[in-house]
Amino acid sequence: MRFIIMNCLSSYPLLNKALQTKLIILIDPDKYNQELVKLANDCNVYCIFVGGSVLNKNTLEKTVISIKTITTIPVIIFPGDETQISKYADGILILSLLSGRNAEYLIGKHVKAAIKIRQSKLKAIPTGYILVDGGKKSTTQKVTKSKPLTDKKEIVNTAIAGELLGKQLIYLEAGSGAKQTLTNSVIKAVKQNISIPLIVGGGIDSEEKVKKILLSKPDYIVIGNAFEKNPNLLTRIKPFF
Ligand code: 1GP
Repeated sequence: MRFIIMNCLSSYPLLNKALQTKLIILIDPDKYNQELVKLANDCNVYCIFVGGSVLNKNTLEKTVISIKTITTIPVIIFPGDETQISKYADGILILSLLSGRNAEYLIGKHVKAAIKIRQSKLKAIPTGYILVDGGKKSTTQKVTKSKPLTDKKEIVNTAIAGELLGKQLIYLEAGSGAKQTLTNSVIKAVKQNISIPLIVGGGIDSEEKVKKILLSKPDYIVIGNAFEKNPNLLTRIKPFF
């Protein structure tokens, strides 16, 4: 029985430390492009995140349904707020903004979303979300009214605290469209100090940046903005995954 349970978990996207870094693409429903999903089918994409800090068109569910008609790649909601829930996805990140001290993003939104998530039967993935300074004020920073971290020791301690709190993932976020990605020194330090999987995202927008980040071996990297501007980047970085 125990073996069966462990086996189920190990086959679930994101709940394992990956032997080799896996690629996740992030789709903002306001900027949804079907062509990117068609390309993803042939580019070793591990899973697709759907969500955004601020959505204007209310098309999250429509986007999830559309993606599911094009691909079997798992779709995980990366919610910007408590309204971004769809039973048609495969799972949802339950994000706690551990870098901030705004209670709304540590527990408030979660209480508002709880019953809907439970009823949706979505697989919930408790995630320690750590915003790190990416060289410009990020939308996440503005929306959550929280400050990003800058100090390596504090980032590492925050990630450890996340694991101790029972998070199943740590997501190091430089912010969408960040000027500077996470540094390899920070990624390595966090990796060495946690035993749960590590996701890194924000500002990864070129082959060179992908190559550089891969040297620090995070379990997963997330790319959003760059694919919105240039879906063909996906084909170019395919050989790395
Ligand atoms: C943002 O980490 C993700 O939440 C991805 O960032 O859009 O800059 O790739 P980019």
